[in-house]
Amino acid sequence: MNEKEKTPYVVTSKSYTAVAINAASKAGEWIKSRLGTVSELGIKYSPQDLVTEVDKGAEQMIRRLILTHFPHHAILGEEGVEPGPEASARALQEIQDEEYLWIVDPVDGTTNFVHGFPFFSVSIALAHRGEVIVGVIYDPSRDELFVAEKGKGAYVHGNRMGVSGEQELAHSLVAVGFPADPNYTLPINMAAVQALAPQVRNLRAGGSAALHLAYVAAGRLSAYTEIGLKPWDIAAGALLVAESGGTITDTVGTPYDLSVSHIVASNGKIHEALTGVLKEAKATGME
Ligand code: 2AM
Ligand code: CA
Repeated sequence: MNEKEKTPYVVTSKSYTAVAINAASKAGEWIKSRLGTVSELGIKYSPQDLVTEVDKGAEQMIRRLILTHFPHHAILGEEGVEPGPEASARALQEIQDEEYLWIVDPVDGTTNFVHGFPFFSVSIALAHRGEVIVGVIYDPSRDELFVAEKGKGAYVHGNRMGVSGEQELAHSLVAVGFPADPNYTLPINMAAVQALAPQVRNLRAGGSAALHLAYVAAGRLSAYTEIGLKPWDIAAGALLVAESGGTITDTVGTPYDLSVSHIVASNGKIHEALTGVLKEAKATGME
């Protein structure tokens, strides 16, 4: 066999972003076509933590597409990691030093997907030595594609996004989440809700971390906070928020990196007020 025959064929002249968009939109269309067909429901870490054959199928589809173009890149996908916090911390540790790491959530908002509530998305990020450089989130229910490249801004269907202008919590629409761990995270999230509700214009809990972040980037939400998330829930959305002029930190105000799981994302103007409320309510998850 000569050298040429041994080397696998690699499709060239495709940018990372184009590959992420292609994978997210293909997987998204497929997921949408499977709505209402879930026959077997798997329970991962708790009865609130669901997985379906659609999550697994979409992740497989995305992995194949990425590896077709970049066979030597590493991939951290939700369905490739054992359930539970220790396994995902370990997985992240193991691959954080990779030169190129794709971070994939094939269905963010699986509970919504299972119930036919049209608020779920495909989230794909690419990190270079631990820093997110591409973020793509696709919402197949509305055919909305959110794209960000490090240093180049964030766009929804080609239109530049920008965060909202609210200067005060009292004028802000703020999203929260109720993640799958009823023992540790739920009481803390409830404390956050109790403290925030009287201070903001209103609260929302849509059930997809990635879409909440995309909505902060698009100026549709003033802020979003949730604790107990995983890298694949946040990575793409974090870049969208940052490239739209927003702020994303952990719940005590430390800048976002891939290891952050308790997040506050906002238009920047209400960031300190929001982290202040969480601190006072002992709802940062870091007490
Ligand atoms: P998922 O649908 O991809 O699992 C809702 O509060 C948000 O929390 C969703 O983005 C959901 O993502 C995420 N989520 C659900 N279960 C989780 C878990 N066990 N750990 C971390 N995040 C989770
Ligand atoms: Ca998921």
